Amino acid sequence: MYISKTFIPILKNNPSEAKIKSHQLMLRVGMIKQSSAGIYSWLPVGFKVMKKIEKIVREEQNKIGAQEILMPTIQSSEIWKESGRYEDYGNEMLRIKDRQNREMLYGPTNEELVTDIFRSSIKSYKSLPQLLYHIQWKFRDEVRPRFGIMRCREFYMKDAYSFDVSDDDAFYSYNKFFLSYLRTFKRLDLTAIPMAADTGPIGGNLSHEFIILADTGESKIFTDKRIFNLDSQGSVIDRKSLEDLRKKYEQFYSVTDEKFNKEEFEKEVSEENRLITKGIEVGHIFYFGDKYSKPLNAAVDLPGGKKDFVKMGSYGIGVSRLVGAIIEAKYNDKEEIMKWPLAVAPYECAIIPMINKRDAKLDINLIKSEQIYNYLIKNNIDTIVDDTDENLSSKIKKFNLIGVPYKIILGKNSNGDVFEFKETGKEAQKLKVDQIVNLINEQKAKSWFLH
Ligand code: 5CA
Repeated sequence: MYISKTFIPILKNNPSEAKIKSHQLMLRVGMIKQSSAGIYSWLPVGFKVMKKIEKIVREEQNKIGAQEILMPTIQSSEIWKESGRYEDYGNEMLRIKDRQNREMLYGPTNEELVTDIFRSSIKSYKSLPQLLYHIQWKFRDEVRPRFGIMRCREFYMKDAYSFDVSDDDAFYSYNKFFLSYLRTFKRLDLTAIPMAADTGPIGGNLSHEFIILADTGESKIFTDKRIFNLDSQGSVIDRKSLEDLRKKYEQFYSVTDEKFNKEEFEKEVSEENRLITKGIEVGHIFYFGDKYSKPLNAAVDLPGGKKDFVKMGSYGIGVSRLVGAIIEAKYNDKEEIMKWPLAVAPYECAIIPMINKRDAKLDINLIKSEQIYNYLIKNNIDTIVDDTDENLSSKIKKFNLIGVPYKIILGKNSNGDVFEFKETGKEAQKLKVDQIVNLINEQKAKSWFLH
């Protein structure tokens, strides 16, 4: 891709309406454009990042045996009346009437719809467990949409639902998602900590929020610092292994403010290990037994001949919110340098030639750039060439802002077939093109095998 052909509407300065760095950067680089309060269009750079995040989320869902479906955004009010949530959900739900005057709504979540799909086909314990997920837009008419796509009204969510025959089996499903979430966030180069949380309008009594630390986060958290030393390394999809994983995390006090109890905190956590700070909720998992299956009559035959309502859980990841969350974690706004994790970078490598303004078309650096570009693309490296005639330092600044992690700079430090190669935050090196390809592809493989 040549930058002169792209739609990357970069602003000279930070937009004054944005209060937090992710919102500033996303507007500055032209990743999103607000279309009305809390509703955004995703422009090429933002969309590319979101799609790369989505791919990782999907791969990690598939790895635990969850199956992808796609449910509509518009739902009928009927099923919500069956569960009793049509009234309970209040003003956050966007209610619509169709031409027959039927009450419809734009889905804020999908517990009812997926239960309806389940009950129409699954009748026996023999077909369980079922883990279904989709990645779809949601609408919540938030009282105060703010911080750009972090708390907006229309957002992109992965939501999964589990159906089991018993509580024990349902906890096994819950724990599969627990592991899958730790793996997903690790691949996104984020440290997301599971914290005991409130269940709000989804319901149930077992729930964890996955939170990454950020001063600008909206969740207040109380935690034992030692939880940050843990990871999911070595865990496998097996009841015991997953139970142990959850226990390993749950041994440390770690809650959001709705669950906070000062006495417990001070009793369980020694002073030097206490951490009270803020974070961004990037995922949330719930276990709620038969809260929806009972009113919607989703029951299966049990081995002995009796029937029982299935035990359900639901599991959300804020796919669009993650774009902002990664910026909050990785953007150095003082130096205006962003470095996307390689796995989700809008481009993995930028080729930045110094171009002679008078005869740009025949410029040797531009010709070399094209050759390098073709070679990188052939080797599956997502690359962009800056073919404008701006000076080298403003081109470099531009790619620092966009957050492309690797740059090949064709200026005075590149000679013949040896090029100046720079990874953001590291010293520049002089390398041949095949060395560059190997280096980038090795890093990509590493981020794949992180867990
Ligand atoms: N049905 C359950 C799980 S599938 C559910 O809806 N959970 S949730 O309400 O916690 O949302 C899941 C995730 O979506 C949250 O962890 C958060 O990352 C994201 N999210 C929720 N509300 C918003 C919003 N207004 N803007 C952006 N992302 C949001």
